Amino acid sequence: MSKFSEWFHNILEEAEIIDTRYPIKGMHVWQPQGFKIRKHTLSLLRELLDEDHDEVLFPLLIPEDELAKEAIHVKGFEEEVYWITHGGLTPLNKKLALRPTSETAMYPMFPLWVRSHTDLPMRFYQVVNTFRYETKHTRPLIRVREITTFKEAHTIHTDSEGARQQVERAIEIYSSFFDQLGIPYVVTRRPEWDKFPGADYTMAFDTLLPDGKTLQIGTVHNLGQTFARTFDITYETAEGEHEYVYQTCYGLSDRVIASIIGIHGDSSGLKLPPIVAPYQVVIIPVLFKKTAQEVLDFCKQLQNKIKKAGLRVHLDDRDLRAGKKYYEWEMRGVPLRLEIGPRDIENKKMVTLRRDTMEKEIVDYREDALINDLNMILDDIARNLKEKAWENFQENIHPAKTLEDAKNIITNEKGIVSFSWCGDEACGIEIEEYVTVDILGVNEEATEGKCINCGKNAQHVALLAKTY
Ligand code: PR8
Repeated sequence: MSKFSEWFHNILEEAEIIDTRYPIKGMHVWQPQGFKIRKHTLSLLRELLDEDHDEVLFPLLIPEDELAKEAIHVKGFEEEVYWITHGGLTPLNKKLALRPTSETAMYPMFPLWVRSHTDLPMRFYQVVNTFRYETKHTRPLIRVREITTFKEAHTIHTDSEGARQQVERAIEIYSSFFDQLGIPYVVTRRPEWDKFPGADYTMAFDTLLPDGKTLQIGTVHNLGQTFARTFDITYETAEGEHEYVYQTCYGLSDRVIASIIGIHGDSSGLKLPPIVAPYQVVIIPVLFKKTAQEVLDFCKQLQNKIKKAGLRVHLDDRDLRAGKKYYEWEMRGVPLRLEIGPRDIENKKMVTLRRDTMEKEIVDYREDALINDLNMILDDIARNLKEKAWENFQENIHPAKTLEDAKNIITNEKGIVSFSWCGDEACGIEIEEYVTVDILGVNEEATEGKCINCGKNAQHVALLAKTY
């Protein structure tokens, strides 16, 4: 187990994010702390999607014949599908699949919903659990067999331009989502051999975990008319003709939480961005026998005031050593700690500790400006976490001039290699075989230079990396 894997497993357990002891491989239990982070992450995404998507909820089970209808799609998933074969003791006439994703659950319904060009575009999303019998090594939140927070969007358009624009829009939405979580990413167009089964093309977000491996944290697929033809999804044009629709779909998973934990955390534990922290502020009263009641009363009032302003705040008045409390809240990643003792109350001061920098400060307790002061610190914590994460991400993107170079970087350094590529599939596969890692995809057009492998004119700047 790498140092990072060990850290990651330990922190999931110690911070009570998820319990990995559930007796099915790749399926885990969300514990209260983890569930709260999950909830806040979801509400951030819902806020973004609700602007122009409608939330829906489709059944978990997909009939075998529907799943099998789209040949390329089913081929891509056939080794990963869990099947239900019995209802009680009775064998089912038709096997039922646990959704590995919901195209084949949703798209048989779309012909019933889509009528006229005036109905389009339609944009739906759902947040569900999906099941994939992953054969690669499973890891909590990163490669699971039950994805418990599958956020999938599906859109329908009259023309290919509409679908193309929706792909761009989805990239914007996901970028904004990751930006608010301070997660750095690169967006690439996946190579042909690595696109979503059934898609015309796939755009993917990758981030970098501290062990130097990239993690695909989101994908946006342009489905063209492939599924429309299979499921006969048509609309009536203004001229009264029937045409097939164009579709896109995009999704995120539990990996978002894995990135929040893995990217921001340090040896003392989690460092949560305020936007998803279960508690954004924790108040620790400094208690001495004589003044205990007075300090507690003050802290309770303070807690109410902060709570009323809409911040998530906790007063830790347990009868424990302060050091033990500090350790615990640092490990759990609470962004801001306030320590308040009798002298502070007297002098109108408070002690603040920022989890991102671990800087302790004695600041003025400004009764009237308190909420504003706290919000400023929380905003600065979010900004700083994001900045640090991006700095580290960018430092770990290395350009390579030759194949040798690329291989050396992958072997001796961490991170992502950028290189010039002709874009040819056979050439790409040769590169992957030589370097022994995956090409993530291409992220910009090349204006000059030669392909790192075949020497032909380069068409793209491409990226490769060790991946999860
Ligand atoms: C779709 N259909 O399904 P996608 N554990 C954790 N996260 C995972 C796993 C896993 N085993 N497998 C994939 N992911 C499309 C789009 C509806 C929505 C994550 O796309 O198969 C990856 O981050 O690419 C991936 O980007 C995302 O789920 C969507 O899965």
